[in-house]
Amino acid sequence: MSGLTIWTYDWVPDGPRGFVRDLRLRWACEEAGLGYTVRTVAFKDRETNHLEQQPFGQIPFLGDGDLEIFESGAGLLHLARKSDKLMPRDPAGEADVLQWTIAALNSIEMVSVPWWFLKISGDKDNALAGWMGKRLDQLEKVLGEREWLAAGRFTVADLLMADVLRVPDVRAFGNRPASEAYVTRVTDRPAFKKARADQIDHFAAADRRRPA
Ligand SMILES: N[C@@H](CCC(=O)N[C@@H](CS)C(=O)NCC(=O)O)C(=O)O
Repeated sequence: MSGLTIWTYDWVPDGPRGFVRDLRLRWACEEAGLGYTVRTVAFKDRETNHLEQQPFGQIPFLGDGDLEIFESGAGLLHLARKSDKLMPRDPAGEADVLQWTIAALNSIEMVSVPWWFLKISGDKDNALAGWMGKRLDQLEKVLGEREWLAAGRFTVADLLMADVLRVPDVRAFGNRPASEAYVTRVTDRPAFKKARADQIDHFAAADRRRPA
């Protein structure tokens, strides 16, 4: 079998639509002009029904011919190898993109996701607020000095960082104009808009198939 397959859930509730992480892979494919098909695993019983593909029962995972890759970051880096639109080919540019891609996951999302979980669970004294604010302030300084994170142009590092930052609760946590402008700039890209619209349509179609 050949070709790219992006795996997501067959359905999710309204809340996460537009933010489910298959969007990262859709977006990267759209940026790179790579064709793909979307396939699904059932949201119901997700903890156990696809552990062979994703050991944590999550989505997304990416199929590429006989390869299967879980973790959205790993999928993005796999796609970036296929297109210099996502990552330059010179060693310095590639290293720059790699470090910022990992930073999005391991320095920003590493705190933003647990911070957000505490926030939505109603914790009034969110113990991660200080750490979260510090990281976002550090990033604000970087984004005040450059348009793109790495290699002087849009890359997969921006795709991932903007996807981490665009979560509404994260946006609302303090006033950081350079980060705000950055998220707007990156998510203004037609590839993002298409990926997002396609994901919304995918779950809306699933609503229509569900028994009333
Ligand atoms: N580190 C994983 C996180 C994946 C993740 O959190 N996926 C969510 C959807 S966006 C999920 O499957 N949630 C269901 C669950 O954890 O049970 C990645 O980036 O791929």
